[in-house]
Amino acid sequence: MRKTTKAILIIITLIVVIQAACTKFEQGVPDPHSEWLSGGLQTAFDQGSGAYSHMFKSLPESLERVHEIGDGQFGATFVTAPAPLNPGLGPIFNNVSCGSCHVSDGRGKVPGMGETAANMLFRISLPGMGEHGNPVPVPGYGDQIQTRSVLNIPKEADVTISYSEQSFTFGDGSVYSVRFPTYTVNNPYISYPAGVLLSPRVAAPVFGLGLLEAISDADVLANADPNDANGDGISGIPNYVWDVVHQKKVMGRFGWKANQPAILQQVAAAYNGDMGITNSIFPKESSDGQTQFDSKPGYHYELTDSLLESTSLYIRTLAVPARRNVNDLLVMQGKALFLSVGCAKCHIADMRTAVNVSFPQLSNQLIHPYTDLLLHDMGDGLADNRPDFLASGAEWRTPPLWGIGLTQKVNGHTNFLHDGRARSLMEAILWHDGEGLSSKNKVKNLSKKDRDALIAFVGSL
Ligand code: HEC
Ligand code: HEC
Ligand SMILES: [Ca+2]
Ligand SMILES: [Ca+2]
Ligand SMILES: [Ca+2]
Repeated sequence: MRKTTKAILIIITLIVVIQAACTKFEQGVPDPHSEWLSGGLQTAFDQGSGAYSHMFKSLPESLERVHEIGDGQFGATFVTAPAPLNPGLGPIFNNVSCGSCHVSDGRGKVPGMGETAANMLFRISLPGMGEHGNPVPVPGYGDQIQTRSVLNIPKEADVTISYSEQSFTFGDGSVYSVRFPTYTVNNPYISYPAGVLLSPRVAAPVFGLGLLEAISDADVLANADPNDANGDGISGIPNYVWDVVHQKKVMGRFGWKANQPAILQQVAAAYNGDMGITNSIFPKESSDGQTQFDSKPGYHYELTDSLLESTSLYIRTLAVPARRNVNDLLVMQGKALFLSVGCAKCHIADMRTAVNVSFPQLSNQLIHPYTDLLLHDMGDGLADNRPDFLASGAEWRTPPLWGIGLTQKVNGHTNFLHDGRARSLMEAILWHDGEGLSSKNKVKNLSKKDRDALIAFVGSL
């Protein structure tokens, strides 16, 4: 064998050996910097209808059991008391289980013409602020319209939705249209006061929230720019809301206006407001003081702390689906556009969870949620004109975009935005206004090919 051939052979052998070693390493420890891993180590590799429903990896067996019990609770249908299993529904409520709104841990669908809004709810209030900066409850109705009730009890009211369609054009002349919703409150059980503010909201996806809860306040604040000091037209601010458990104001993270501070409180509020299930955090029936209240001596909690904790842990430990097609040419072009038109200024790709020695599965993870968890003024078109703590009537929390491309697979629809008015990802983008106006205008002026690339990228999340 000639010397050079020998040298080449040695080099090739070396490359093969090194590559094999690397592959082996990769299989054992996933590259924590990989774009595919939207939820860091808590990323689930499932692109099917169960993509949002995976438990964290490497939970201790005892927590796996709690997660499973919480899974059961999330799906459990509650019924009128007394009953052997899951009693206490109502007397007024919006739906009978968590899972009936958050279908497959995903997103609610808006009703078709003539259907009732099953996966949505309507928050209401009077102008002004309550004692903790909260929305002011409406006498006789509280802060949410319960559109259903148990037998022989009147529901509060019905809410019907109608849409009107309007056409616009992209810069290249091609036409698109969006639908404007109108909400009407009908059949109120007592007279419905004038001037009530109404905020329609669809059920938001519930996976990955443990990771969002685990980001430190300081990291969220690092992206806030209340006075738009950098002059880019974007001024995200955090919401500060009332923490019922600790009796103080804290940063809000959950809900379309970041009006809930923590998963536990969000879950307890949902049991109480959406299903009429009292618990230790919200011990009063939502109907308390109204004619629907089925007065019982003293307050009893309809849900034990143990089950409340299990539902919370279930949500806290739902993994995030991995991205798809990260290396597709179109997706990579779309990613560049997502950055260049300014989407990533609010939909921030990279965040890191805080170090948490007592919950290593949540600790110090590089995640890709595509949110800053901050409030932004999104303009008149999207405004509900109902303030919620510090969120004005035009402000919304940047929703995370991770997993959004699987909505059709998991939930069988593509209704986006807080009230589900957008029928596609592109329609959702075209509603951006206010702080999102500059991005929207840039998208309107993209070529068809570039618009397709942008949507391919968002669809790969
Ligand atoms: C009637 C439909 C409905 C029911 C029933 C319901 N939810 Fe929700 N859920 C919603 C809506 C709507 C929102 C958004 C609320 C807001 O923005 O104020 C939401 C928000 C949430 C969030 C925060 C999501 C996020 O991304 O910030 C969690 C967690 C949650 N719900 C858990 C639950 C649990 C647990 C139950 C059962 C105890 C439940 N929900 C029952 C409609 C529902
Ligand atoms: C100024 C901050 C900001 C910018 C810039 C921005 N967004 Fe958003 N985005 C939001 C907020 C806030 C919402 C929620 C609005 C609502 O629900 O009414 C939202 C909603 C969305 C939704 C729907 C999400 C859901 O869960 O329903 C998509 C998709 C989206 N944005 C994509 C984009 C893309 C693509 C761009 C760039 C062209 C972009 N956004 C630029 C703040 C922003
Ligand atoms: Ca009850
Ligand atoms: Ca009510
Ligand atoms: Ca700014």
